[in-house]
Amino acid sequence: MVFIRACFRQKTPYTPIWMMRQAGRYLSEYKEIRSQAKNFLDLCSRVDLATQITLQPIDILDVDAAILFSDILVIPYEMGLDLEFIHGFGPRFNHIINNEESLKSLKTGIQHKLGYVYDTISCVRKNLSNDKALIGFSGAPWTLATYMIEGHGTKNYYKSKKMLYTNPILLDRLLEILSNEIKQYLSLQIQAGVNAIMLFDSWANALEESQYLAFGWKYLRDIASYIKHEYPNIPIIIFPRGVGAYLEKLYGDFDVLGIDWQISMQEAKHKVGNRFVLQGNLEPARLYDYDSMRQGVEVILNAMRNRGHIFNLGHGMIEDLPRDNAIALVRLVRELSSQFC
Ligand code: 1CP
Repeated sequence: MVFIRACFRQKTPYTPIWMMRQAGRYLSEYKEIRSQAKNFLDLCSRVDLATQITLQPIDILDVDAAILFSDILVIPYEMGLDLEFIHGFGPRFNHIINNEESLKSLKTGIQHKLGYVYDTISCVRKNLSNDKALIGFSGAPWTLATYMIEGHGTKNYYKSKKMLYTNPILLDRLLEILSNEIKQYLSLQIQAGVNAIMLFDSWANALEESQYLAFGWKYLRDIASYIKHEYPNIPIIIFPRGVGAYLEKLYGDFDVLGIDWQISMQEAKHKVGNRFVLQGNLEPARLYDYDSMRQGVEVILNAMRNRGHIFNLGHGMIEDLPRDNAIALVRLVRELSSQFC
């Protein structure tokens, strides 16, 4: 698999590409299947539907890797926090973690409740061609904790930060519990057949550097070391979003570092040096216009010549991006990168 070879810095005939949120509302095929489910969580738990959605970007875009169709929030949901996805608003939990008692009421050992995820993985793997990789994933402890403390997505993270500064022991305990659940969840995803795993720390940018290193990165590193030790042949991708200012301080036992679009790949490369393959980082909004997209691709591929690289967007696909440009992006990256791989 070209994607897996690239994760391990082996030579590839071109730069592999996949896109964060490559399944979703910008594809009419996704909307069609989504309409068959009662709601978003039902969609995630219906093995037949989740399998079809996972495979859509392979058929439509011809990307090098499929990513399991699910959501990072199935972990807090299965831990007992009631969850709804509201169109136009996003996820909303009806209970939150705000004291000792609420923390104690969380269920653990939830990896065993996520059987529908492992069944989807085996079903996708059976239907996916051997040259395409399947990526499994989890949210990182800090990002999951923000949803559990705030109850929904937020712009300011005040409740989470208040807990960090007024009751760091409670926050640490929540992060520790989540880390243990994530280790087991990812292990079972690997046993079910994923070829690589990715940890999304989408809200790493909410914290100042010292606090992110202490409350976010510390737990990511610990999960990565555990998985690397247990499953050395499975590449690990880490995506801490918004930490470009201190990329040079990130060390750990993982293979690929995801770079968001707020820093150039040129600068990221200088900060990271020769550690890790880099994944990224086209600004997704460039896909609104073909010429802007092409210009962005050329800058990234030039910066990453002769250096371990997986092409991706610098964050997720946007709902109304033209699918034709997404298809053209895959062709373009393959064509241009094969000239100097
Ligand atoms: O039909 C719909 O409207 C649902 C939209 C949707 C989709 C397609 C949600 C709700 N989740 C997903 C799938 C999803 N989420 C995948 C698998 C498919 C793929 O990537 O192709 C993955 C890997 C995720 C991961 C995820 N969920 C993250 C981390 C990545 C990132 O985007 O930063 C986060 C933060 C979430 C939470 C979430 N789930 C859904 C929404 C709208 C949100 C974001 C809410 C917010 O902004 O706080």
